[in-house]
Amino acid sequence: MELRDAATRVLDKNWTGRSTVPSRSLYPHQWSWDSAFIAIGLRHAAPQRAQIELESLFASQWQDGRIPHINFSPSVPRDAYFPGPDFWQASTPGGVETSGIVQPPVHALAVWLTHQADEGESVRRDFLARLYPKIVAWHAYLRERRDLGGRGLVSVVHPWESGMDNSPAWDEALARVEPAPPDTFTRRDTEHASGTDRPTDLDYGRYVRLAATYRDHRYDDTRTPFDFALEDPCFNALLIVSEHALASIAEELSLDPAPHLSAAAELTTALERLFANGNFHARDLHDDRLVGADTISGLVPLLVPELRQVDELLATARGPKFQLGQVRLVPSYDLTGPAFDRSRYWRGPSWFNTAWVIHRGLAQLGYDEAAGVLRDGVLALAAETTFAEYVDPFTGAARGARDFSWTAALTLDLLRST
Ligand code: 9WN
Repeated sequence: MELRDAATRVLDKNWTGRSTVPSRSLYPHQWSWDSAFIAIGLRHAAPQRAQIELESLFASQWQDGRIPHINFSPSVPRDAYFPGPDFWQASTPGGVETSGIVQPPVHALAVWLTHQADEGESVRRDFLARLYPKIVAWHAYLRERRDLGGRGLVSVVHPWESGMDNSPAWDEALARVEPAPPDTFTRRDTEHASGTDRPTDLDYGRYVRLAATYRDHRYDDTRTPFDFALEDPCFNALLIVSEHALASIAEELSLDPAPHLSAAAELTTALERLFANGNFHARDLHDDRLVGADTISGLVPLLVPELRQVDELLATARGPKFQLGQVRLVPSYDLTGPAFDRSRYWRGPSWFNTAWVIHRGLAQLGYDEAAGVLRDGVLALAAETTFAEYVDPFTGAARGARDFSWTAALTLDLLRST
């Protein structure tokens, strides 16, 4: 079967009527940043469905503007995924059950790219005009309520908020968190994926504790005593990219793009404070220090327009730590680092969404050859692994789930680019 048809089939299989689950087995609900990546690919195969994907995600938006990281499907058994709706105890005024934490804000970019894929359909459905105020509220929530360090960057308050759950960048901060006792919850993920590919039980205990504390303070960002708060480069870089996309959306709607451009400029200046030793690093608000670990999150700013540190960042990407062009895709963590694990989740394996981001950054900067190598790598591995969730960076062996939606979607997107 042609790769394009195989990718489309995965997205059809994972479509629920209003949105796409990341994986039928492991993640049977709608996830926030997954939906953005899914729409970016789906726009080529089914532009209207891509619009509906994003609209259904924004239907889970809270009154304070946040987009929760999970929008729970009422037709899925309540205990199919842990932590499910009974754990989070959160819902919108309209009764949509959700989680209470967020994920990286790549949505405005997805909305803009989805619009561009079929402008006629977008205008007919009033797509941009309906989503614009919702994205504005989402970004305002992040910039006003989540600038916990007071220096113009958003903080994540849970490793899941970064989208890179068990990244070694979180190890030190997480070690300070008292884990929830193992007999107080039941993991579901290890029923669907190998335990050696997933976070440890100890990490899970800490994830549960952090989420329960936030929940018990009604997700109030001013009252919750956050034991975990870090400024993450990937999260903030994607917010900058999304502010640029929002400026384009505003222009298209004959509105003023200037506030979005100045937000992007302010965030970019603030982001520079996370740069050290050739890479961007998370800043831990606990001791106001940059975390030492080199992770893929630090390379994501390559996508930020007019970034001043591009040359140093590219040298790091091509150097021994990430070996861009010599290993499969881009490893999630320093290949020479003490915590490197080639199989476990965000501690070494290469992921398709981050490869897509780096590819887009390289293409935007005019590094066509390097972008082409990465694109070919994504397409080859997607086919070889039947759209795995992530892969071993040395062998390309599949890890985690198969028939994973963003892998299929971003394959479709890269099949369209040169
Ligand atoms: C927790 C859905 C999500 C992705 C994340 C990935 C993983 C969830 C989990 O799956 O996280 O949100 O249960 O491990 O780390 O990036 O959005 O695909």
